[in-house]
Amino acid sequence: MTNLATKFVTGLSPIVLAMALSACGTDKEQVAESASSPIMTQAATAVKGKASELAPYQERDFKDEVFYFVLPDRFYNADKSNDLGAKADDSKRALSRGGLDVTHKGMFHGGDLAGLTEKLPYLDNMGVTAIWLTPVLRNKAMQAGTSGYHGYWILDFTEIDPHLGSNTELKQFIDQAHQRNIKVFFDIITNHTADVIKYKECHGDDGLGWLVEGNSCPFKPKANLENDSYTALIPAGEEAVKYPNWLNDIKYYHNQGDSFWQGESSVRGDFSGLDDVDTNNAEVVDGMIDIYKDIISEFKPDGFRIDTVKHVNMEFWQAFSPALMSHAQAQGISNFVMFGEAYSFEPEFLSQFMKQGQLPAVLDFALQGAIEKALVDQKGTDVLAELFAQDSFYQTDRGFDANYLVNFTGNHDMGRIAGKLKQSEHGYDEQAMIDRTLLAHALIYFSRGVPVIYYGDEQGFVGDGGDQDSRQNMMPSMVATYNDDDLLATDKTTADDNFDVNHSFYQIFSEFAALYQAQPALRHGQQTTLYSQPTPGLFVIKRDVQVEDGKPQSLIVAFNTSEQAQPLEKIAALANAKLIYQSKGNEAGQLAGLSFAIYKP
Ligand SMILES: [Ca+2]
Ligand SMILES: [Ca+2]
Ligand SMILES: [Ca+2]
Ligand SMILES: [Ca+2]
Repeated sequence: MTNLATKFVTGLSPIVLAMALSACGTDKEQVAESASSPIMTQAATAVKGKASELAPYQERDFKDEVFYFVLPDRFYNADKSNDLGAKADDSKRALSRGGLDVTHKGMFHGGDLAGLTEKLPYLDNMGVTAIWLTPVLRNKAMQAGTSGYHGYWILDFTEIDPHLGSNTELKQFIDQAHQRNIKVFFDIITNHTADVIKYKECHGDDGLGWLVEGNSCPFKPKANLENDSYTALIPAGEEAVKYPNWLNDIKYYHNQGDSFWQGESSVRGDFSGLDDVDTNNAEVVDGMIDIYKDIISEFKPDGFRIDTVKHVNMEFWQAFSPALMSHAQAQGISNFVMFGEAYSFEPEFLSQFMKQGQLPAVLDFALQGAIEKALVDQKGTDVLAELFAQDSFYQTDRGFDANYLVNFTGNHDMGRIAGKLKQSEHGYDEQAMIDRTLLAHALIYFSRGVPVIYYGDEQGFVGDGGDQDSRQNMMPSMVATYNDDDLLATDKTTADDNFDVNHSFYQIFSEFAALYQAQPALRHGQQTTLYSQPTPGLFVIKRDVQVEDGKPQSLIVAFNTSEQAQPLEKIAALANAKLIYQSKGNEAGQLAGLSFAIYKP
């Protein structure tokens, strides 16, 4: 271990370093024995797990990745010249100009692709091996008083938003990431475009106002459309603002008004006015397939995260998924993976997009929900056992299974796990929030599935809630409601630069990454629950894998969600197990409160 070890033991939340045996080449027995002392500062060998030490990205398995999910606008502004988006004299892109207000949480803040490129070493050193960007395609800059800084309001599916940079700059970013052996994943949308189409009945004959109370257009069911439908129109001057051109024809949209998120409206309704594409139309299916084939051909990303998959009909995915997967293969991206976002906490519901929809993976909202119940709401660890007991739902006949699920603790819509702890009725103090946030992250790294760090979590970001409140700046922020937050494990605020490689979370996450990369069982192992309980306390899992030389590797990971130390004697499999890692110092035969440890049985 380099100087990392000493940083840990002096940090706010000391991590005890009985460093991963295969990473160190240290004698196994010696590591296990010395690990029984509470805090170790032993000199071990260098930390492994950086992308450059892994298999080449072209060959590397999806299950080997540590993801970092980032909103480029909120990350780092390396090019002030693009802060307003399109140039003032660029009439073709007029709707993609403006929206900058660094004091407003719902406006552009200036971050860009050049900033991401500049900060690649920061991500690399944390053990990030794959970067997932919010959508980067050209947006409508303003809708209903806020801006498209998040990227989900696309006008042009062929070029990069001018606030973020150019197509060339995106290629340069990907090239630089690939040179570090880091993968790049795009966030794509097929469900909707920006809000351009209006309804006469809601917005008047010119489409520019609101005739309806509450500023929403009630959903009109398909069965009644002959008698009761909206008259869709495009306001003057906006008839040709979308690219490719077919997207400007209102016949390719559902035009049934706003979704109320249930029944037919969930698939055919507008997402708060965003034009809902008629994904039931065969020409639209082909058009969307062509759009994203072209994106793959032009930029050669390593995969896609797909937005709002439950708001698109399943038949669409059955055509789209295989077409894109085979196109990526044909482009030489043999390990291309797509994972869908379906906001649901039910494994059976989520799994249908992998099984019927033929997507390789989905974001594991159900795991996020179980982690929140266990660590924020203080439910028993049975909630975790019950969740993992449903993993067989994800078994597909194409080789994809629960090990491909994408694990996260919070996100840009629901907010951060630290924010949820802050708002909890349990009134957690800072140390409790630190311990619980770190344990939540240990659960996403060391349970089956692929971990995602939500940008800023590694700097102790908290946030007042979800959506705009959870999209703080890494660069110095001027948003008052961000800057009044008490960040975890640091005296800094979001008004400061927060690319702090000495933040204890940054260092601990890099340690997690090193452990993850050192142990095949933690990335590929089949998971079985050994112990859970109806109250906060122990949750113990076993991960079993056949490594390449045919030898089985098994590891046991024990988590303690209680504030009190727990005796391990009831876990029979741990009787003669050797300790590989523990996040806190332990008394013999115990696991400290809000900590975890990894053992070799
Ligand atoms: Ca900029
Ligand atoms: Ca609309
Ligand atoms: Ca839809
Ligand atoms: Ca605040």
